[in-house]
Amino acid sequence: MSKKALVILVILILISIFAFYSLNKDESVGGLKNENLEKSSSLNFDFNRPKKSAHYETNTPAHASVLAASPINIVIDFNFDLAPPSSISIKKDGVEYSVGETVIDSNKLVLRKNFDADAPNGLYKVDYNACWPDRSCHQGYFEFAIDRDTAVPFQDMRNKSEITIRMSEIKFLPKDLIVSPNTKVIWVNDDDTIHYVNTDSHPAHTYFEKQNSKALNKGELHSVVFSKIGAYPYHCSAHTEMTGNIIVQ
Ligand SMILES: [Cu+2]
Repeated sequence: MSKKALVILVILILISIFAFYSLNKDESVGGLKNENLEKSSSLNFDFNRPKKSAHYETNTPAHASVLAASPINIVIDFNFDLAPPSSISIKKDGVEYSVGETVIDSNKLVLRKNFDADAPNGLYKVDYNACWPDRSCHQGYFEFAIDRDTAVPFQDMRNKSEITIRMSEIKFLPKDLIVSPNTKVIWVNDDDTIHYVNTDSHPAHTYFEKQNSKALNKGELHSVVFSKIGAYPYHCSAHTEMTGNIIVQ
């Protein structure tokens, strides 16, 4: 074999190796997409990419999350002092479903707006305008969906005035439940490790701040009365896999 033929052969082998790896890469991206669709819900929501404004940190409901009931409010967390005229708008098919005025929490790091408990199933776009003390503003958006069919596997515990959730083997038990308005929910830590009850998101914990507990040692408990109708996603700050959902209905 001539030297020239050998060089061409090596180049061909390199091209085929490169082609093989790029094809496999495409497949894995496709696989990931399908997994996400399965996870979302029977309605198959097609979420767009979010746009994050300057100083944005987190939001609840999370982008691309599917809730089994209306959120009680939308909260967006920032790492810089907010100022008027910051605002939130939440629309589906051109109709506004946020309620009342946009509120800036007293720590100036949270934009908050109430939401319609009777909002229909579907995909919602949250547009926000975050403004700073120097009067400059930045826009951003994210999306979430409501699909009440996803509440079917939830444990229905309505018409009880008091309910206990065990924190056991790094799980909330029951994990997903439906309670009536004005139910007292009590969490008890059965594990040797410390657990927390924290409203989403992490680490801001701003969605429903009353729900946040101190560090709970074994045997300690935390209780909250839920009055407002809607969805309450929460988690334990010490264990990322430890999540739960309460629907007040
Ligand atoms: Cu925990």
